[in-house]
Order: sequence, then structure tokens, then C-alpha cells
Amino acid sequence: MSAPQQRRIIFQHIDEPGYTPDIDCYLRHGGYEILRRAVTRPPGELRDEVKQSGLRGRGGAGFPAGVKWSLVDRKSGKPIYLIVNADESEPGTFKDRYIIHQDPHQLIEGTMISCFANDVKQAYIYIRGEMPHGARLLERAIAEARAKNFVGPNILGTGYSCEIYVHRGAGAYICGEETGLIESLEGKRANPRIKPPYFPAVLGLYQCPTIVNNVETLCHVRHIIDMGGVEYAKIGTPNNTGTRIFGVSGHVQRPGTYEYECGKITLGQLLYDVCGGPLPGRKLKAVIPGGSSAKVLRFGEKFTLKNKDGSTRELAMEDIPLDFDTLAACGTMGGSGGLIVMDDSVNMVEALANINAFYSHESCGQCTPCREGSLWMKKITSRMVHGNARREDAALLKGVADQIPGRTICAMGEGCSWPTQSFLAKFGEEFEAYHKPKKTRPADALPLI
Ligand code: L3W
Ligand code: SF4
Repeated sequence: MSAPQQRRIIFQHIDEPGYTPDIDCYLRHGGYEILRRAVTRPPGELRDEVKQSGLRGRGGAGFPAGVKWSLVDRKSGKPIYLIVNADESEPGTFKDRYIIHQDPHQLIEGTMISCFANDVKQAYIYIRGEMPHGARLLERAIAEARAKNFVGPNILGTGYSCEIYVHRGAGAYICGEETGLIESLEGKRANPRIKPPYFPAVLGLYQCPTIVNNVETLCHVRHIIDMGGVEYAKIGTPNNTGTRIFGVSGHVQRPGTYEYECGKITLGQLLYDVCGGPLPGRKLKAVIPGGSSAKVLRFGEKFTLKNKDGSTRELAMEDIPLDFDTLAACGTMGGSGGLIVMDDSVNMVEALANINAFYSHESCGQCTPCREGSLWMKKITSRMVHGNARREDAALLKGVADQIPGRTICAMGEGCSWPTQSFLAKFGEEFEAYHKPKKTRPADALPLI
């Protein structure tokens, strides 16, 4: 079965010839008309639309955005903040940067509608330090929007005022974790906070109620308010509504960003029909479907899934519909929508060693299992690829990885251990082979991070 058509909602104009990131172009394409209509409606009604839409967060966890908004403490009398999480740092993830570079006003319009809906007077875009061009584009776009009265005091004559500030990170992955981000925005080291009991919706920035949403999520809000939550919910599949941007990188013929209805395209359709399949003479071997923290899938594997009536069905890996729930049922996650594809030229021990080097470098160090575990996973995979593996190393690696999840402050505990756990479970034979004397890295292998 060939792939369905792309459903371009966020990418409606992106890539059109002549479409530029300036406000005049955005206005010519109907930009800020949805904000204009939104500010005439009661904020609570807008929040209801987002709830009805079923929109799930596009940053990684897939938590329903409308539910998150409904958990905001509106009775505290404190200001409510909104933070745009643009600290896109998950390896294999590059969709938010693309939106910011191609269509910054779409993000600003979505953000302003969300601010109005939640009575937010101050919003921050926390952008990854390594995206200086995106930061400049956003600064310019905010200035343009302010000049047209879409941002700032007395927006469109409504009496409602809201400022947006761009804040640049300094290159730490953990600043993408929402409470680490908040700490960083407050000028501190980005140590994630313990939650529960207090989520940012209750105690966030400066101990005030705070909404943290991903870039793509806030862009969807603009379209939900345009078409209505109920209409939006008809896109995609139940519980996995709307479209998703998939960023495909690695060993396919046409890597890139593609927007499809959630659950309406399978992994095989995306990788073979849309992305053109493997490079000449190669076979696809593995894919990490939701950013590097997701568990790896092996081409050819099959999954036994439970149906609603209790019966089971078998699903081949290529036939997995790309939605949050099915990917979770297959033991992995849709995460940030970044698919990392590996063909049969890839040595899985080397690939994991690179991932482990990344996590060990990025652990904030607060929790012993994450700080020490990520370091040991890096050390063991590193000595494997350097020809110094010990007989017990594969088992030791598993032992270390198994002791991390569920024992840490933030989701990085899971994120750093799932790659090791899944690489070992799916490609264990490659790791076992490494204890054999003096198996060294191929000379042309990429250097480790
Ligand atoms: C109020 C409650 N709010 C949950 C909110 C919470 C957060 C959201 C999801 O991890 C994922 C992770 C990684 N009252 C609440 C509540 N919330 N219960 O809902 O929360 P949670 O804890 O499920 O996830 P998280 O800590 O936000 C994020 C995956 O992302 N990941 C991806 C990272 C990288 C990127 C990127 O580069 N763009 O996203 C990496 O590990 O697996 O599942 O807002 O406050 N009772
Ligand atoms: Fe820091 Fe890792 Fe603990 Fe998260 S899990 S708080 S990154 S040490």
C-alpha cells in the first residue's frame, strides 16, 4: 500500500516558492487573522477548543495540551507565565528549528493566542543556544509583530497586553526538560526539579503557575482555534489527533521533515515510499522512532498487540502506524517525532557508544543512577569499540542500564538507559561478539563524541 498524501497544516506554506519569514509575507497568507478573531472570544472558550481537539504535546511526552492548560492554578493571584520550549536538543530532532527558520510568525501567532487563552501577560521563548539564526529571526519577528500591535500593550485595541521575550540557552540538553529550563530561565544551573507533587502548572517560573509547551504544539493551537477543536479532532486517529511532523535522518534516500496525520501513515510507508528506502545496495537495519531516547526497533521484528476486546494481533514493524499509542504498545515511543534510520553498514555497538557519550556528557549530575550510570554505559561501550571489551561487558552494560529507570528526578534517567536496554535486547549478538580478543573499531569509523 503506498503512502497517503501529506496533510500539511503546520507546513501549509513552508517550502512554497517565495514564502519568506517576514511579516508582510505572513500577512499576505492570512497571518494573524486567527489571533484577530481569537481575542474577541472568551478565553475559557479557547481553552475548551484546545481540550476538545485532543492535541497532545509534540515535545516528547505526548501529554494532552488542553489538560495541561486546565491544570494551571488560576486562583493563586500570581501571574501566569507561558514558556515556549524551543530548546530542541534531542538527537535526531530538527522540526522546531525548521518551523522557526521558515515561519517564525506562525509560532508567534500560536503563542499569542495561547497567552490570551490563559491570561498570560509575559511569555518566553527559550531557544537552544546553538540556534543563533533562529533566535535572530524570532527577535525580528517579535519586533515586526509588536509594530503591528499583535504583541505588546493593548493588543488590537482589546485592552489585553502581552510581551514575548526570546531567551537563549547555552548549549545544555537538560535545559529542554521543562523544570531544568525554568531553573535556567531564572538564572540558575538547569537542575530539573522533583515533580510531583508540584508541576509547573502550579509552581513554575518564579514559583508562579507556568505553561511549558513545545514549538510545534503552539503552532497547532493556531489551527485548532481556526477550525475548531471538534473539527481538528477528526484529523488523525482517536486519542492521536491532528498532524505530526516527522523528521527523518540517516540512511534513507530522501531524509527530511514530513507532515502526516497521526496514525494514518505506517513506519514502512514513511521510510520506503516517502523517504525512498535504503541507499543503493543497502538494507535497512534499525530505526529509533522518536529521538535518541526512544527504544530502537529492528527491521523484521514483529509485535503482539492487545485489541480492545482482549484478543491479540500480530503487527510487523513496517506496519506500525505512527501514533503515540501504537509506538508505546510496541515498547518504544513517538517522542519528539525524529526518526533515526540505520542501514546494514552500521555497527550497533558504535552507534550506542555515540549515544552513550552524549547522555553521559549531558547528565546534570543530580541523581546518582543517571550521573554514574550514563558514565559507566559510556565507558563500557567505549572500551568495546576500542577493542578492550571484557567477557562480562554485555551483561554488565545491561545491569547498569536496568538500574537507572524509575530512580531519577527527571525523564533523562529513562532516556539514557532505554537506548542501551533496547540495543542489547534487539542486537545482543553484536555486543556479545565484542569480548572476543582484539575486535577493534574499523579504521574509517566516525570518531566518538
Ligand atoms: C500538571 C500533572 N502537569 C504531567 C505535564 C508536565 C509536562 C507534561 C509531560 O518529558 C518527554 C519524555 C522524554 N499536573 C501533570 C502535569 N504534567 N502530569 O505534562 O510530563 P511528563 O512527566 O510525562 O514528561 P516530561 O518530563 O515533560 C518529556 C522525551 O520527552 N524526550 C524528549 C526530549 C527532547 C525534546 C526535544 O529536543 N524537542 O523534546 C527525551 O527524553 O522521553 O517522555 O509538561 O508538566 N499531574
Ligand atoms: Fe539530572 Fe539525570 Fe537526574 Fe535528570 S535524571 S535530574 S539529568 S541526574
